[in-house]
Amino acid sequence: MTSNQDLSEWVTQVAALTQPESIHWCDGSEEENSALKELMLSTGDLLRLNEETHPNCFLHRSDPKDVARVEHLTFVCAELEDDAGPNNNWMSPDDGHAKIDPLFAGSMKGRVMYVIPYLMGPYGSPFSRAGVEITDSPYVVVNMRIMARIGERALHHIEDCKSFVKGLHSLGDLSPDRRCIMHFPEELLIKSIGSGYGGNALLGKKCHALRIASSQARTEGWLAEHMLILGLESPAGEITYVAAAFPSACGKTNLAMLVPPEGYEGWKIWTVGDDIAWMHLGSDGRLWAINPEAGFFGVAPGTSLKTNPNCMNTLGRNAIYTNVAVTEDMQPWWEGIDGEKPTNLIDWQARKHDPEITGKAAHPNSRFTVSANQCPSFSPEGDAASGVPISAIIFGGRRASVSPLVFEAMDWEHGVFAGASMASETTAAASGQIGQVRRDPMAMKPFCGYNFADYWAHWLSFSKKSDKLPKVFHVNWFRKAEDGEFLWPGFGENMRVLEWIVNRCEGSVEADETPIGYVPKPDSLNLAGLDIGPATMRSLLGITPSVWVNEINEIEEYFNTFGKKVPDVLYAQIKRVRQAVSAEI
Ligand code: GTP
Ligand code: SPV
Ligand code: MN
Repeated sequence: MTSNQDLSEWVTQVAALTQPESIHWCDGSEEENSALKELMLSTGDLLRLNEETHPNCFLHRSDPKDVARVEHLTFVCAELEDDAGPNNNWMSPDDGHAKIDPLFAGSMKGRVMYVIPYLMGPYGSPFSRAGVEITDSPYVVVNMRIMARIGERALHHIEDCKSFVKGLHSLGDLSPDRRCIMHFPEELLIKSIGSGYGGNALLGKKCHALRIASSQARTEGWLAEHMLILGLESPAGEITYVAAAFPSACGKTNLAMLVPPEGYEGWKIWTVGDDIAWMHLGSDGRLWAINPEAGFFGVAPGTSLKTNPNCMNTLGRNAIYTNVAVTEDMQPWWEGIDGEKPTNLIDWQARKHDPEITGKAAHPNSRFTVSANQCPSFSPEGDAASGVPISAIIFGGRRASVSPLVFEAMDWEHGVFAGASMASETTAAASGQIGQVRRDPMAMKPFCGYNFADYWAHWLSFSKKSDKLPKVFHVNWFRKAEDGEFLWPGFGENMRVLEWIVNRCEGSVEADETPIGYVPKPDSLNLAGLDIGPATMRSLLGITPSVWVNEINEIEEYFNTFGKKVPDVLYAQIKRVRQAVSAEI
């Protein structure tokens, strides 16, 4: 089936181990896609949604114990433990294979083994990378077809360029006790068993495009990041591209599809990507970003015409929904969607919904999978081989306190420090407790395929290679008042902060210098039409010195867990900020 001997030998080996009933090489065609959907409709793996309101849309209900990423079961099996770093679970490659291979023995008996050649990144881009995922899940195939460029053109790419990432996936018996996701960066290999959920099973996404790619990017001098990419077009028609890293379920998809609020007539946001950015230094010294994905695997709850109209207008057709609720007439439903809550909802586990007994109707991490090119704001540059030039990098977290609405880093080194010291409340995107503040450097805690200390050094190294790097900012849409309400309206109103960021990039607006960076002067954020008083703005932009002394101590303790490898520059930043905030107490 392929002229690439390495690939055909691997497929033979995997088949010998997993013993499938048959092997199917995916060509990515419409016929193949329809046949797989028919198959899943017949087994109950998919349900057809209301064809009139949601043409060609389907619902998948996953195993109730398999609804999110599982960070405690995710490993980086580098030769040296120190290369994986304290930020990853580690096993030696030998131990990793020895643990996971027996779980694959006979795991595909009675099932079809699908071989999916895929490309991450636009066809014809020098930055695109290929992979092959072997899986026994037809759900994975139909999702990969949306999320990546799969089939023959990807296979040709592999045959031309030889190098590709191997990903072996099996549902196994779906038992959490026999679930693990292992990465072998030195072998460009991923092995995942026991889960059918997004990030654990669609191996092109987090496993390849972030964990393996970040480690390749380090060696090769580029960046693979958990970032959205958007273009902000001004009324004059100028487009400024920015990339933003927020942890899982902290607002990337929403920001990437933002619709400017009233008062911003003539402004437009273009969506290039909503989750992952691969960035390379161009010959002009700028960072150029591509979106390696072709679709969105987005969080359903909270998505509505009010919060994200572009998204709602993307996902009404040709979409696969996972773990949402349905109405009596088979329309998808989730908490936060528009309109009154319908009666007689069926919840994500196919039960009659009763909030008292069964809790939320849609799982908090329920998702939709849909092609990017259906999005009304999808950028004409979204498929550009060169990528787009990035003017600003924005880091952000979900924090009820401490971190202000926005600040700008003083320079690249301070920007890397701001990224490395990010913290955010955990969300339903990963199994475990929700709402716990944890350090999540560059939103890459679950996704950096190597030691964070080396990763920070890699980020810092860019300032030696270019003096045209993006400016770096930090935002927090999630600061709360004493009563627990969000202080900032968020969503479309985030445009106001984006505008300030772009103005700062152009040097057209002043800022106040504080110990932690530059913040907007009271009148430099456009608040026209917003019902927010000066006291609220002070709370949103406030930097409390005593709180920040504590914050800096915590950041230092966190850095210390990485030992001697942490770049001195980051400790110098700690010292500088500590002195400056202490002086204000
Ligand atoms: P992943 O796909 O997990 O990486 O998530 P993401 O970073 O793309 O997050 P997404 O945009 O899907 O938003 C996650 C949740 O946060 C949704 O429930 C949103 O409605 C909510 N959210 C997004 N932006 C904002 C905002 O500006 N303010 C508030 N309060 N909530 C937001
Ligand atoms: C995330 O958790 O950051 C996601 C969903 O984007 S997943 O594909 O599961 O990683
Ligand atoms: Mn994500």
